[in-house]
Amino acid sequence: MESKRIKLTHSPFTVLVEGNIGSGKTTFLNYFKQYNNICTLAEPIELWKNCGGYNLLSHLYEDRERWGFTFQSYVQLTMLQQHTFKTDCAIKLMERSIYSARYCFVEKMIRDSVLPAPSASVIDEWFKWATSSAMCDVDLIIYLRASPEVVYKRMRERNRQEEKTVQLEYLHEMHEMHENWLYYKTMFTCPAPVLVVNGDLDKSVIVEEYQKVTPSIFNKCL
Ligand code: DCP
Repeated sequence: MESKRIKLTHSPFTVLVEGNIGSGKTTFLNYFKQYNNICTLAEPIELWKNCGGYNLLSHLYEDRERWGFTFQSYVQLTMLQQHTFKTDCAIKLMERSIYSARYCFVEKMIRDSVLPAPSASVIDEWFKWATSSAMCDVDLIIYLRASPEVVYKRMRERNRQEEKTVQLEYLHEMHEMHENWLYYKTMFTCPAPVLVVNGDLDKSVIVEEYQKVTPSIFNKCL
């Protein structure tokens, strides 16, 4: 018999903010910082850029085959730290998750034969262990759905040193991974209901779009 997982009453209403590279996740999180009952957890990219003094993100894009496993192992650890981060706030808003790491990025590496099967299997064992208990439970996913051309332009403009070699084609492929997982739902399972936000909109007008999902973020936890 399948056992029902009981949500701990003191655990926060957990919302994941997902979307392609450059889709506006950080901007979304920053908007919600104005509410004092929301704990916002930005993606630990600074840790990925400095793990014991090593820039793993930079290594990744220099040589995906050599560093893919190293990078994704560390991402998985840092995401687990975010999922288990304790807060007294009623709502926890997380940028990305252990789920998008596995279902989008690791999956892409497997499909591209960047990650050998034994390495993928180690990541999977950790993933299964972490997600089989309540520690990675999620209540809602916000999907910032943006077109690859738009996110490519933003990525170029922000000019992150490590991402200099990232091509439009890769963003198209990563878009498909997110679409299949969160929009068409043909790939893997969604750990929570998904709300779609138009991530193509410019910063100047996107607040209206954020306001459409604000009640869902607040109402469901009250
Ligand atoms: N990345 C990766 N594997 C992961 C998570 C991220 O390879 N499991 C890479 C992709 C990007 C960088 O890390 O090069 C950061 O990507 P994100 O999409 O997570 O963050 P952004 O800063 O692009 O988000 P946004 O612009 O939406 O705020």
